[in-house]
Amino acid sequence: MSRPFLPSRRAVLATGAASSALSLVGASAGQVPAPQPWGAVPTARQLAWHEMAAYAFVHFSINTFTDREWGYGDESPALFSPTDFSADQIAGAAKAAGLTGLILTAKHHDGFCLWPTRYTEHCIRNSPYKNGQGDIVGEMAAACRRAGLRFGLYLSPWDRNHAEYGRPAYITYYRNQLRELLTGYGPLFEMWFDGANGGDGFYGGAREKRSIDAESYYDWTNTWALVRQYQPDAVIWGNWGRDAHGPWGADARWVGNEEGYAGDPCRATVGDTPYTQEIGEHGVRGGTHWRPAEVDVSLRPGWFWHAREDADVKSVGRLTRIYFESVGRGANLILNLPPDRRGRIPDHDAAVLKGWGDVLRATFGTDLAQGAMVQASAARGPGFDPGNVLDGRADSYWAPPDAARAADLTLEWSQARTFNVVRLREYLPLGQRIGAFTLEVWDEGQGNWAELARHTAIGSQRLVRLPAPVSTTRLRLRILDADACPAIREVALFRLPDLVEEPGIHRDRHGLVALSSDIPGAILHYTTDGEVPTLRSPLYQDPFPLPEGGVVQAICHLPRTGASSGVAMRRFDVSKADWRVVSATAPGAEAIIDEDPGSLWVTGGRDLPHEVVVDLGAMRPLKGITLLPAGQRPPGVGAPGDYRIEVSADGKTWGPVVAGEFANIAANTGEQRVMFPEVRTGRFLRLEITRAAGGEGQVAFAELGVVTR
Ligand code: FUL
Repeated sequence: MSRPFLPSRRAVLATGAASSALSLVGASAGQVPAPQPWGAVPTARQLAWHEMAAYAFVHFSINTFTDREWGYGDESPALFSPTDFSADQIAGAAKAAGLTGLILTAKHHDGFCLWPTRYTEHCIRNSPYKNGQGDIVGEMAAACRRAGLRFGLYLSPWDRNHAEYGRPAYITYYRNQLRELLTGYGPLFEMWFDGANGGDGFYGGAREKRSIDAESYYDWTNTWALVRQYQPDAVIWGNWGRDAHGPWGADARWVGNEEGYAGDPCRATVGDTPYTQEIGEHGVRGGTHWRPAEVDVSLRPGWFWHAREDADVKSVGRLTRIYFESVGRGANLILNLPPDRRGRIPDHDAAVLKGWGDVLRATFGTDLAQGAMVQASAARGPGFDPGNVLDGRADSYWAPPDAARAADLTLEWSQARTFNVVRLREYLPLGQRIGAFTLEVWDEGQGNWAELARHTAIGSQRLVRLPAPVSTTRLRLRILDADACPAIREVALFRLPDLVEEPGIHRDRHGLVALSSDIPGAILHYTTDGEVPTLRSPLYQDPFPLPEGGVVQAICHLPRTGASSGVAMRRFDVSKADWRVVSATAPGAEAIIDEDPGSLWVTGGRDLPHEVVVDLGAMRPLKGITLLPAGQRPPGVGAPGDYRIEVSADGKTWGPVVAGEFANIAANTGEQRVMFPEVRTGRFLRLEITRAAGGEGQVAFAELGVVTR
């Protein structure tokens, strides 16, 4: 990297508070004191973690073979039988995506252990894989080392297999397992302590519901002491645990959704208040604890591999959006790559990951800001020069004098630079200080500065993605508001290749399908006959009817650049045009048949069960139902946890009950699907919610659907 131009005193444009700074420059060369840290600051292990930005999650276990998201705990270890497991292929796919590490589910909620633990027989020793001699944790750790990826582990606190779960003996067991993992597999960069706790399970054959008070039961202070003892560099991820100051014992927090975005802003600090989704997504400005957010999202709808999701792999465009809305807002991204029953990342998934990695490498490989002359409205003095923002170093930064709460930094080139991404970083050891900023470019024609973007937080990094490339010889960063004098580590410019994201596909209650794109000038082509859409497929102009359902596939094309998106696909069942709510235990149930994911039925009161009966308008051969959770639930309101479903021809005599749980519904807003053991023909559907997931009994959800196709 070429050494940037470092401004002399001549290049420092003094304004306001800067004049006092000017007297410092030169007068005390080499002796200018550094700014004092402000507010909560990261530990060394958190700082190292911020640098990792994006890494892989790997959900691979019994569920891969049972087609479930949450196992009950009674599954035979014999089910775990990958036919062609390759830890190197999995690590290679993560590496190709540009990810920096990998976290493996050593044990998920069903209790099956992927390593030959000494503490239970419910483990890989009793699986056909390598005749019981296998150790997936060991193989993955070694493959990550070979690929240059850091390694981490997920050990589910909730264990639906263990007989002692809910009693003190299980805590001893859990800590024994944790110790095995912390001491047996080399350095770990992160330990993931999942918060999910559904209640019922196999529990050694008891098959009952066990409720615990998660905070006191797991005794996190002492459980996590093991992590600190054996892996002092490992970041502890979790939403629970206390330290001396309050309810935030872990090092990193959940972002509060599993959709792949952080809030804007997403601050690294939180206060002494209990966790809420709002705090997860946004953090708290000037909070007392450094608990940065981690955005967990899967490449596919589920966390585990399911054949039925083979067509729902996120595209390069979507992954790029996720990157900008997570890493680009100062959070870390953990992207789940579910291996299939071979024990490999499916070929299509691996190709998408490679394509995405190529985009990131092409974008972030070349910093177009290099070579700029950098000037500041106020300089602190030697060691804190404006030019430090270009030196690519994590330990140098530009800072104005202590008194400055606003300051400008101008980058100037002799030849115009063309970019569509700006990356800014604060120098985190001094805390998160910036409250608001703008980016401006010099408009030669008008002879003034033109605003390009305006945002709040910067933090670990802020990626500003511009709607179109901009060419300029001068860029100005204006810090408008800061809690202490700014400390800016980096200003970098990049050119993201043209990426066209897939169109949105939505069908309304009346069965009319609408396609959409927010890309100016884009045109859309689609098919409904199962053919892959091309530029020769019908051009989308107006919503079209699809009342009986079918498959809609669509692409987005940008004539200006010649680029096309990947294919968006949605399968629709019969429309809800003739549906009506017959009865419900609370008003407003029409919201679950209006095809508007934003409108919710919020059940009244805490008293379970909640019930709704829907008339489908005609006899239908029902294979199952779908349920769309609420994107965001009102405070204190849960999601439907357990269900009972019945079908009737006349609304009076009801068929056999299908009962079960919606797995992982409290955290994940993806569509849930319940398949009946056999087709049930009927016109009326009764859904009873017998347990709430989260909240205090009241539940909310967005849509109820049927599967007839
Ligand atoms: C959730 C779990 O319940 C899911 O199964 C998955 O492991 C996800 C990462 O965390 O809480």
